[in-house]
Amino acid sequence: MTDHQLPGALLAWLRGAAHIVVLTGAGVSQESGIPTFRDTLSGFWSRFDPMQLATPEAFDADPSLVWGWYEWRRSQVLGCQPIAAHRAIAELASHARKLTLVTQNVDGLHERAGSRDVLCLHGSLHRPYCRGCRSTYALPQEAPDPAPSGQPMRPPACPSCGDHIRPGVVWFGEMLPAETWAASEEAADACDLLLSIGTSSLVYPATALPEIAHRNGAKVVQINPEPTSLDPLADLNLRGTAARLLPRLLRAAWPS
Ligand code: BV8
Ligand code: ZN
Repeated sequence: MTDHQLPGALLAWLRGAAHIVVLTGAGVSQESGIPTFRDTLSGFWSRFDPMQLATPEAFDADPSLVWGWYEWRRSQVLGCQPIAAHRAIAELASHARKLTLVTQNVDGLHERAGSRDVLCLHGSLHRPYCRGCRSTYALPQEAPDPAPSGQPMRPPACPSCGDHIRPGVVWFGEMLPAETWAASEEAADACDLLLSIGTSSLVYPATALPEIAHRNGAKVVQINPEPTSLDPLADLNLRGTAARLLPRLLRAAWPS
């Protein structure tokens, strides 16, 4: 399905849904200028595999390398703005009878676009905490100024126990925040429409949410310029970018 035809059925599902779940991945922030998780890393980081860096083992082995990567990413994010995709999802919440936004992203752009009660499955770049005593740590507001291409940076020491402050994200091999995951599962099990937007559908347990929605009889719609493993399960695959498709979808479903 190309993005210039928006099927009438989809508009009816949007308007008629009692509960919509929106699941987003890095693709919705791509047009904000934030490289997606699996985009080839650039600059100093081009020699690393994000899958290897985004683990507790990598941080324990070289805290400065991993902290430097996250501070570089945070400085990129702080220099970007939420775009049409984030704003359209925030606006969708005002039309839908009930909407649950679940994101795999750690950039905080949904919140900056006005979405509230965002379920952040993989944590946030903006909420670091101590590796030892888990006390939260307030980062300085201004963006760190790692070299544009990035560099290792020593993580701050915890004021309470002196251990390393670590990024507030969920790494591979770590459990997701239990309440956030339970709320996401519950929403997928109760919704009648799930929109999966801008995710490669590779990471568990997030990628199980569309399956849970499908099993409960909900319609599953995917928005992604590329095919993913979700294609066969989705009731509809819209081939296009989030920033182009979402505003069109809203205008078509709720012409002002
Ligand atoms: C866990 C935070 C229990 C860090 C991230 C074998 C089989 C099954 C599972 C596993 C397995 N081995 C290990 C596991 C579990 C593992 C997992 O799923 N591994 C996968 C890769 C095989 N999962 C875990 O470890 C999770 N925890 O399972 O706990 C447990 C406990 C102990 C031991 C075992 C299990 C924790 C997973 C959380 C990892 N943390 N992020 C950070 O960000 O640095 S995940 C990371 O990937 C990002 O958060 C990212 O959001 C997420 C998913 O990626 P996407 O968002 O989809 O981004 P990606 O780049 O992949 O794709 C972008 C998509 O957008 C593409 O499809 C592209 O076409 C599209 N796109 C591009 N432009 C646009 C667009 N779409 C729309 N518009 C555009 N303009
Ligand atoms: Zn501490």
